[in-house]
Amino acid sequence: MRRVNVAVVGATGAVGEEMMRVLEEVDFPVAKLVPLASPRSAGKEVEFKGEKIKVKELTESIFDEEDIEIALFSAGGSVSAHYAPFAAEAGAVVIDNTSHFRMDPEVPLVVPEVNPEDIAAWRNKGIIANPNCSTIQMVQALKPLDDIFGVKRVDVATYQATSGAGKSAMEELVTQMKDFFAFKLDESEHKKFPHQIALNVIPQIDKFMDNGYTKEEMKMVNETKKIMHKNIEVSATCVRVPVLRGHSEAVTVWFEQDVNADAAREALYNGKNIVVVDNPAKSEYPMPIMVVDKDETFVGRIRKDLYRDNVLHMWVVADNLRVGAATNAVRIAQKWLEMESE
Ligand code: NAP
Ligand code: 3JN
Repeated sequence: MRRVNVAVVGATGAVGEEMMRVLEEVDFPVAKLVPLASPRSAGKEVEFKGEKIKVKELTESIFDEEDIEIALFSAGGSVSAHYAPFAAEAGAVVIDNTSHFRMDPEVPLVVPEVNPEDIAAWRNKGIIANPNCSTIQMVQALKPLDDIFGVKRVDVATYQATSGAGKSAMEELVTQMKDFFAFKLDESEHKKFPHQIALNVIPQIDKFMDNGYTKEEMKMVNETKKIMHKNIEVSATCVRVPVLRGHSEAVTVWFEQDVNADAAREALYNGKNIVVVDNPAKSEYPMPIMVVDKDETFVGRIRKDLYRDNVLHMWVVADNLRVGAATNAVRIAQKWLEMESE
């Protein structure tokens, strides 16, 4: 496969760093890697394939100057809004991790295990959007079930790790835990979250909207429909928990037809990049600590509803920085390259 020049925008961030790790691990055919960030980090060094590479400042002309063919963006929505069109104009395909373009009807929103064919629409604007982390792991688990039983409605509660809110949010949890052991938690600051996150659970991720749901919850609602090309009813409650890495989800799925837990387990077992861990007798089920640095989505606690034959419950866990961001973006890049090389 031909080698391509790849830019990572937000290379010093939690997602950007993971992007470079995944590119290296999958041996992505990188001719030249160009790490980009704000002027604050320009000149710092990042490591890629054993080499130290200097971070460059993100500018409007950098994609043209560096002859970039793939630009992986994860520096926030306003950065993508401004700079992604310059990358596309310079001939690169943009794979954007922010929410900015996700609901644009001209921009494909892709989870390669679910709707890889949508990548073809990249030519509309030169941009492919990567969904929100909580949506990605959920639709990966829904897809094999939808193929057999037909998903009608999903009720989900998330348990989201602090890394979803970036590096400084992880630090906020660690600092508060240290302060707790130093008996000074009451003096500890919270900037990234609306309340103390250490030893707490916060039922709010992002801002509230007029309908009583948060922006994060509405992302799950709208993105699921777009990716699955289906008017699935989704109701989400997104919750921040004091975990550093790994999002968990309690998912209740309503099907068009009756469902059988063994058949559902079998379908998930055969699902792409899904690992079933479901042995209650041995207390075996997915947990955030077992998914760190993994590229699969883990599913367990698969059981039928006590009252309705067409309803199933399950527990879905994945590394939010990998499956929920970097790995999905790199898998899109791999598919794009495959399609473009045909
Ligand atoms: P982070 O750890 O805070 O890192 C932010 C990155 O963006 C840093 O590299 C930062 O560079 C860079 N940046 C910030 N402002 C910039 C600017 N004006 N110009 C150029 N670079 C700039 O955050 P993160 O967790 O990596 O998340 C970054 C973004 O990715 C989020 O805002 C979100 O849109 C997206 N994201 C998506 C998912 C998902 O669910 N798919 C998950 C998490 C995040 P400096 O070092 O120069 O500050
Ligand atoms: O908080 C989480 O666990 C996931 C957060 C994702 C996120 C954080 C800041 C801005 C996003 C996103 O990917 O939806 C955005 C954004 O781009 O809107």
